Amino acid sequence: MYLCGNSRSMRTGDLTFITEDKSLPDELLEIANKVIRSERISVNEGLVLYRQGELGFLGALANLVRERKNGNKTFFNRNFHIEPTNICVFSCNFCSYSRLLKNKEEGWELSASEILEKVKSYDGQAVTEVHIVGGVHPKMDLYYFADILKQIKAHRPDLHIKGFTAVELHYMFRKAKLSMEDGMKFIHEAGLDSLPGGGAEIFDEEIRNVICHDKCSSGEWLEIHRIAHSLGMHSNATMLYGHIENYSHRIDHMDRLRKMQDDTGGFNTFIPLKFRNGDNDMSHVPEVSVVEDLKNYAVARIFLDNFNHVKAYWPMIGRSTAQLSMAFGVDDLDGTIDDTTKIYSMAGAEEQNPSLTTAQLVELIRQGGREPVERDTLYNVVNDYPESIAAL
Ligand code: V47
Ligand code: SF4
Repeated sequence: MYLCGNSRSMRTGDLTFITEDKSLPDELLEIANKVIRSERISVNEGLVLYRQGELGFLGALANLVRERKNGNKTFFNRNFHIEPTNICVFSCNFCSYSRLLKNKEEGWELSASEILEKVKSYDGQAVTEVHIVGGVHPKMDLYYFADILKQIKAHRPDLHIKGFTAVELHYMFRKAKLSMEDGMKFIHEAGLDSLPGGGAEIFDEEIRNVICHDKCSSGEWLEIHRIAHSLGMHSNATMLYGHIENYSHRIDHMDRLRKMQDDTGGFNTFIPLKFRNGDNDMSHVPEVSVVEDLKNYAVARIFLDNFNHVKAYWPMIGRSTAQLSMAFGVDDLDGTIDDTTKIYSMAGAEEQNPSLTTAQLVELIRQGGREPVERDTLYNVVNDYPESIAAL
């Protein structure tokens, strides 16, 4: 197994310790040489990486790609989430969070004024982004949310609103009897700046049918993002992995994203989301190992050559694995969060009250041997933290 991490040889792109290794199978050597020459790898080669690539080998290649794109930087932001409701009309088997409308004890529904109060509670704080995502509530419609977005923008115009998965938007547009184009224009004009990556799950239709049969299709998810990009909005893309899918489903998922990114260039970052099995209808499916998580980050980094960023979402994966992932292609750890999301704690993640100060994020990144950079949603630098400067 090779050493991985940000060694000097990898930073200078010198991977002769791989290419001169006589024990490396020819297929892997060919892929390594392609990556070193900055050539795109094929779907089949992606599969070979998953099936035959040792963790150290994958880490070294992923690190090369990561450092070519982002040097030694690791990004984070100051953000908070608002989850307007956990009531959901859909029934994804992996979801530990949603409740039916009739479940009054465990369901929550925030009113417009409660949502605005949450935004106002950050007045005077240097947050740059609010992430608004929740269940798909039958009564919280497009007009309800458009009105809330306008109020947030009126109160704090500089706060970037990243909100609503393609699943939520698709449902809202259909209910409002608007085409996807008209719906997207409407909500964008109301104040929605960009889209989070949720709802993608796994695009393969057969697997999707088993784990989340009743929400928007893969084609519809991709179409919503394509339309957002055509309006100049950016978005993220996720992949739910480590459940009943296999490696070819993962590569197929990333291939569909890579093709769309070639066309639009509108994706900011790719976020692998590890299936967590706490308290849901797939609790019998064991969770994958940390080694598998790191391997997955690395293959994603190598395969998605047209994505600038790969994010480890620390509330889902835990801060220790997030720190390790920076040696396997990851250059973004998401943000401060401020204990404002329940999706992963309800699914059994280690981080039961996810919250990190900027000082803690800076330290986490520095301890992993990287340079912390605070970004905004679109990766403009807000603050960097040279060695001598403590976190603000
Ligand atoms: O679509 C739900 C996932 C997603 C589970 O864009 C689960 O910056 C694992 O997309 N195990 C919503 N995953 C969250 C999301 C997200 C999170 C952070 C940042 C961004 C971004 C997007 O959460 C859902 C689904 O894929 N999810 N339940 C579970 N048990
Ligand atoms: Fe609803 Fe989203 Fe949970 Fe699916 S993952 S049941 S769409 S809240």
